[in-house]
Amino acid sequence: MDFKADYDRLAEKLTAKGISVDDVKAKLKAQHIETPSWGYGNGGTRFKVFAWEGAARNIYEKIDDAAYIHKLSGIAPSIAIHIPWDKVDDYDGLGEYAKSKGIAIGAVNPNFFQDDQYKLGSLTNPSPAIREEAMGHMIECCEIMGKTGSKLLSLWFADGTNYAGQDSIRERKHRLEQGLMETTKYLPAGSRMLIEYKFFEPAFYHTDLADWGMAYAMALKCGAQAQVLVDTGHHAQGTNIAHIVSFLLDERRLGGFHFNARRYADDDLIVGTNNPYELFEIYSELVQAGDKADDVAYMIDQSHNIEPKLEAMLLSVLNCQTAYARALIVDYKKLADLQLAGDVLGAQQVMVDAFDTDIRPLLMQVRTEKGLDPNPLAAYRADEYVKKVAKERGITISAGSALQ
Ligand code: AFD
Ligand code: MN
Ligand code: MN
Repeated sequence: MDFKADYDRLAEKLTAKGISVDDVKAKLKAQHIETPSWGYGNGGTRFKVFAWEGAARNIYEKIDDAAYIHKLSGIAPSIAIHIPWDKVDDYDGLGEYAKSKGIAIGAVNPNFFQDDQYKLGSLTNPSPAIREEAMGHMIECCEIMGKTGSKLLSLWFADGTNYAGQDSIRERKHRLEQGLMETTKYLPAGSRMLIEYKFFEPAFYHTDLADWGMAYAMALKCGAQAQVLVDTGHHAQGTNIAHIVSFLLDERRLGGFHFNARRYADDDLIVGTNNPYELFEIYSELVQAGDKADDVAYMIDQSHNIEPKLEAMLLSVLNCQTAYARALIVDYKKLADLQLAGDVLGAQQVMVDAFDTDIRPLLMQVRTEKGLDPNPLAAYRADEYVKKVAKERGITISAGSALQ
């Protein structure tokens, strides 16, 4: 497909706006999206898991799949792991295996939501013995970070209650503070703990970490190694996520993202499918934050049921790439002038102009310069990887899937 003429025209247009095309391409080439191990195994909803032929059955196969997504996209060089789903005896060996496939082990995700003892909460549980168990799992995950060289501990708690009066919300807050502050003692040097929030589910009356403000308050109590993790599927209808992102970035407390899309709640839809403009707004705040966004971790969090695993993951990665490209070509100089002039729709149209610009030739040029197929989705559909793993792995619901 000859995209060169389109690319040249686009490059000319950007240059005329005073945008450095080389700078934009360099940033796109350096983009790093981390994929989740649990997105490669079978996952589903509480109603049903439709098992996929070829879904990864263990962490080694998940690493193979993550390496395949990185091979096609060129911007997905690490995989987040989830403990105990991805537990192994030899973490050095696991790191070596990942490295041999061109992949690094990324964030470590403890699991505080599946063991029976966490039914009434983990770090917030009324029972000191259960809180102790949860702390033991937390420390185990910090030790695993040391073995894999992971720099991120990604914390999500399903903790909450279903009825007013079930437990003391204030006491649960104190227990959580205690556990999180205790955790900082075990974090490897130079690593960070990212505190994720979610406004409901699986608890339905209150969730102990329900919004960005609660996660932010906990991070402040835990010190500089603690930041907030924004999962784009975890907000009430109509929430302005770009505003939250902008505020946290400015406070240097935005640790990272779990990217997915939602229509009603935590639907784990493919990021950028039904929320492309929202994703563009988020990336525009990241671009405008400059060096305050330098250590943000861009991670995907999805566990699909009816979408083909690998195609869904590739699409998620590519949609983040598209949003970033659109955000990089906004004429921020003109935007600032129009903002100061109070030109409401003039400023708004500067954003729309970037969003509406067909950046596909730019992405195809970037991929070509990286030695990749300019059309990763076509490359995916043309090659044999999915058929190969389907034949080798067959269909199983096994350890390592989000639901067991
Ligand atoms: C579920 C939770 C949360 C968590 C993820 C991985 O809602 O997003 O980060 O599982 O544990 O999606
Ligand atoms: Mn998440
Ligand atoms: Mn979620």
